[in-house]
Amino acid sequence: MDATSPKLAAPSAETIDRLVAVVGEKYAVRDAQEMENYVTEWRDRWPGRASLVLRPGSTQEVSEILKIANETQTGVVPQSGNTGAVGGQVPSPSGNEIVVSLERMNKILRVEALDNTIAVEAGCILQSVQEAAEEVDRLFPLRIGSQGSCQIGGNLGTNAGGIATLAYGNARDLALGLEVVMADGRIWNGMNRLRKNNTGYDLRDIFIGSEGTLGIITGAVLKLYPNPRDRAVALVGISAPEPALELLALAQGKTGNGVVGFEIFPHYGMEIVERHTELRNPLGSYFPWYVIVEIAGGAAPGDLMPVLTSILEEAFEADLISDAALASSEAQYQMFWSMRERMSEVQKFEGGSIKLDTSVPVSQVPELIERGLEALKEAVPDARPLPYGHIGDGNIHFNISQPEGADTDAFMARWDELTGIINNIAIDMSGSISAEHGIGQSKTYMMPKVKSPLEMELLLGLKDLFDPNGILNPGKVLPS
Ligand code: FAD
Ligand code: 2HG
Ligand code: ZN
Repeated sequence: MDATSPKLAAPSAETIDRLVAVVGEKYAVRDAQEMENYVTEWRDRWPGRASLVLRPGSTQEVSEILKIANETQTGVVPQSGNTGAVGGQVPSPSGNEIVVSLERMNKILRVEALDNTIAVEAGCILQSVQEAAEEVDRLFPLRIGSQGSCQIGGNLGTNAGGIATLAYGNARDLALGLEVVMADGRIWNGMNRLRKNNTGYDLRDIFIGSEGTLGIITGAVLKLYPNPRDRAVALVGISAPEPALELLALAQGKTGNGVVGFEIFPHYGMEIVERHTELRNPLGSYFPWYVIVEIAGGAAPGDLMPVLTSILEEAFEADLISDAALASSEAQYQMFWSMRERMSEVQKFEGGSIKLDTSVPVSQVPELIERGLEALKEAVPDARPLPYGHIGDGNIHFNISQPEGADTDAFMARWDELTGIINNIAIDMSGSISAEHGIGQSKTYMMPKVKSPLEMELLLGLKDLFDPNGILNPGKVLPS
């Protein structure tokens, strides 16, 4: 189900001129064809239209834009790297909204190594933040497949997860402070650098994960971590998700908090990575499932290879794993992780792909996978399920590729039915239908199902308080 038609009208020609004047003609896009990259997303699933795209260069300009939009009741879609997975960053097909892209606001403001903080503008690309941290021998630990193009504003807007959440938490856990422009243009300076600050309700946490519906994040103070002195990674062949969890417990037991990444994918994932990329299975043969495990820490390079080797030997002796390859060079390290990080991309080449973002308590992932596979077999016997991802966080992308040779449109038309099958199993297991991607426009209709009437009342009340005219990302997150 897609975004409901927004109630707000398109801006008049006069309003458009006023808005353009804020950023200057050079940073405004009026032409529909030139807007293409801002109104469509990477899966071509929610094609939208916009009256205008603006690319402000400062918080003050964002503030001026929102003042005008609020006064004229113009819908505004905040956009960062446009890699979001639930259509939150693209406008509705009505063409009534404007898109505000933060891409020009990409400055690293201040790196404080002793404080372990970095202050950035919201349009900074995630990878640039990682690199700026690296320059002072620190780690910014948010790691996701889209890190070369997603931006901090979008990461905070969605409360992004990724492959190091197991050790470092979601984007929310990595933010100390924010600067946010409110719907009426007022600027909240909450660029807090303190580790401890319990002065009343936490506004920062309300904006994080609000997907552009409560305010536009223009700056952030983020946490840095000491850079681990060593890391070791292995690709492991395994028979099923249960022993994978036993391997996780074993590795955590042997390293304290040293497991930073623990990801799973089934054989079908390996098959399509090999089919559509230059990457090759480094193991001697093929297995029903694969795990990538990374441990980090130690006092010097080389410390962790023997630790991971002994974990894997013990796992092998206990019959938990079938085979393992340890990365012995930086190139191999990158190659193992590429297999996992390119999983999203390669699904596209297999035809229609239905996406899920379920989570259950970690110990119940095997049950989720078993029940999901059984139910799908009944619904679409030839479909190719790809339950993969962040097993260490209990977060499985239970994606489903169309049957080979099937009609893509007919398969994709079953999106709500098939996601419903998996989501209902997750709900039955007290899980979540959106572990890390958010609600956007794709899951808005599910909100009354997964939130109690009290929760809905409080959420709608918050929206009304922060954005009384409903101009911020209309039709996203909450049903209108
Ligand atoms: P956008 O897509 O531009 O926006 C996302 C949402 O945030 C929208 O609702 C938008 O309105 C809002 N928003 C954007 N900027 C602001 C702002 N400045 N202030 C307020 N709201 C704003 N996600 C994960 O969580 N974990 C993963 O492992 C992961 N892997 C991915 C791998 C690939 C290959 C791809 C393509 C995507 C992946 N994603 C993943 C999804 C996506 O990258 C994340 O959701 C990311 O955080 C979105 O950032 P963005 O800059 O692209 O934001
Ligand atoms: C990932 O972990 C993304 O690879 C999933 O969050 C995106 O479902 C997808 O393709
Ligand atoms: Zn993910």
